[in-house]
Amino acid sequence: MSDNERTTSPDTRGTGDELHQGVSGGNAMTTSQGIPVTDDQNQLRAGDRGPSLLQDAAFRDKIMHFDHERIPERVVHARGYGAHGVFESYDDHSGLTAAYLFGKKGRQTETFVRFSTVAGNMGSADLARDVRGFATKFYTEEGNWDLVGNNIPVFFIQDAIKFPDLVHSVKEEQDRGWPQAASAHDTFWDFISLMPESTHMALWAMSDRAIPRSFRFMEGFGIHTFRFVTADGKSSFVKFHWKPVQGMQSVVWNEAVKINGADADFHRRDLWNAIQSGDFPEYELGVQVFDDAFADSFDFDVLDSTKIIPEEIVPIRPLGKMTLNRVVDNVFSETEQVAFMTQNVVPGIDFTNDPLLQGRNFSYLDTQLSRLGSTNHTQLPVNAPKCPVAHFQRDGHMQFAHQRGRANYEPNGFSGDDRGPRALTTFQPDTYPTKVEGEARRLRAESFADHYSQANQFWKSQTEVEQKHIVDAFAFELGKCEIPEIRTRMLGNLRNVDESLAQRVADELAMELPEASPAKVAPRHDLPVSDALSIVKNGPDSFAGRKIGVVVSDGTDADLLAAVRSAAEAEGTVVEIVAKAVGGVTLSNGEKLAADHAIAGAPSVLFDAVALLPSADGAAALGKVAEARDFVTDAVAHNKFLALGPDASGLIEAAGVASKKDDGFVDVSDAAGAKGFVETCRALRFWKRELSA
Ligand code: HDD
Repeated sequence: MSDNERTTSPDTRGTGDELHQGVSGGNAMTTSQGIPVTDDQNQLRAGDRGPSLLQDAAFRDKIMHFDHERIPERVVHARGYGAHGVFESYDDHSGLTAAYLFGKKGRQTETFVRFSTVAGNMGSADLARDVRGFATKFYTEEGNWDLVGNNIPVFFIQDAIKFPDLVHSVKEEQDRGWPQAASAHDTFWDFISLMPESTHMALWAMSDRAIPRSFRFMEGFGIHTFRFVTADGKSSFVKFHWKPVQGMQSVVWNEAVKINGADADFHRRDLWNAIQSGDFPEYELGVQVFDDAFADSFDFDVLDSTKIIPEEIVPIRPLGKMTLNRVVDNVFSETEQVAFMTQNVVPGIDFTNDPLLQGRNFSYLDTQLSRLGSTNHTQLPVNAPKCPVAHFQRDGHMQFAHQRGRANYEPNGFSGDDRGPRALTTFQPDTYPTKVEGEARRLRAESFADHYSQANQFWKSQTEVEQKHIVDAFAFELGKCEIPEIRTRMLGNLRNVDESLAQRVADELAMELPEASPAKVAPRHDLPVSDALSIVKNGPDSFAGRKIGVVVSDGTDADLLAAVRSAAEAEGTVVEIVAKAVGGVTLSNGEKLAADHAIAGAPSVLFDAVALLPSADGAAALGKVAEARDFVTDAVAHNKFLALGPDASGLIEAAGVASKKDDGFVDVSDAAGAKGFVETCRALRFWKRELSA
């Protein structure tokens, strides 16, 4: 039979039952109209080699749908990854808020979370130096609450009217189309250097916060000051915080660059793997609660999103915990179509006059129309509330609801099903009745004018190695700016933050320090250190959820490998086997062991720590492989802990690091050694190595 001939004939089509199961049931393929497809390989043609026929509806149905598969990607946060979860309230918090989800100990609410980078396009790499989005939809009994936050508690700008400028500056430059997913270019730093209010966030963005090891290991923040309102109308101000139960962790920049090459999907794969293996990521949600008196007495304006309230001043009160426990069925249907909107708040949660928040409340609703194409995007399964929905909104593209009854307006005089819904006029709390007065003017309040003091506080609160990373990051990013004036201007701003920071960046750029930029309010350098601002000071006390890459060869000691595995398992650490070839090796006891990775495809940047357990012959052989040598030198350069089996010396000598052995190299020869190594890894990195280099 030639390719052009039919491969099915009416008498081989299958039973009527099979055909009538349709797209949702059995395997019988149909068109989008449910009509059986009898041949999905060949168009309908006139003759063996003749033209295609217009009457081939199955072909047109398929191609037409394909032609329209793409929708506009998000203008920011285009690259994201989502998961389902559940939020559980720790207590009855009704003394704080009437929000139903917080009203009872143990009350559970379904959630959907989407993590994202900001600047890159949908197909960009995960380890860009960038802010991470942390957006959560709570499907509460009283409608959807969207907490659309980031992993950094402050923002670049104070007023939403500057958002398009900020985003234009960071995205690829319009006259050349690059760089992709990178802030290291002229237009971004041109804008930032001319916007002193961005300086505080620039410090955060140049810190390791912007290169998280995983979505599982980063904090989240609602950023703005919101209001909580109780059922009897009492209100307090709140700032929302997510704390990862897994602890915080970041990678180093040189590692991030290499991860992007080795596995551009590193973050999404990490989240997917963790959930699929039952290691469900957990995040505690808490609030800083404060009142008008505190707001009035605080050194900064609580409506200014470029400022934090240090946790040491207003501690975080835990409200509950979210567990991410289910990956999506379909990335487009859920992660792409999910529509987060800051204006989605439920009774008991309300806005403040933060001009960034007020502007966002327009933008998110508006953008969904161009992304999703219809005002009915609220009916998509991932967006639809899980509580009853009743209103008189009608029709529109893609209307799925069968809105029954006679009246589609109110007031109406009908009754029963014909009457439709009525507003719950007695429902409390409604919008919090804040008093509003003042002249309509375009202005920035004087209380928003201090742009540098908290940047200094952030800088001071970092450990030595974290400060070094900030200096390196500024030098790297400004070094990518081709226009010298931009670098100079930025150095002038940094002088207002801290002289030593500015000097060190200038030294790395081999530039002279310019005059400090004029500052509207003299920068204060007397704010106290806030330990909560450092990642390293807040590391986890376990190596759970992390990954050890174990290098093996033919002849690897089977008992030692088993000891490393069991020590890791006891800690909740994942072990992946790396060998010269993916087919694996034969261990000392003759057992065959398949590898998870060939070493050429799994550089050490993919692991949190490494164990080198080759046999002596294996070490010599691996020492001749460039990727194996890089595996070792990178692990050392990235301050990782290395377990050295008794026969690993050939490999570390070949890699040229034998003379650099420090306390981060741990000799391991038995079960006690393996346990000790895993415990050592709880420190995550051996930072001393970098500082003494
Ligand atoms: Fe935004 C998306 C977070 C300011 C306008 N933003 C978006 C997402 C996150 C944030 C996490 C992705 C949501 C998702 O995964 O679908 N944005 C923030 C934070 C901000 C902020 C924490 C400051 C505190 N954003 C901000 C301003 C504006 C916008 C000031 C406009 C005036 N943001 C948008 C948007 C996006 C968006 C254009 C793009 C896609 C979307 O909304 O759904 O409307």
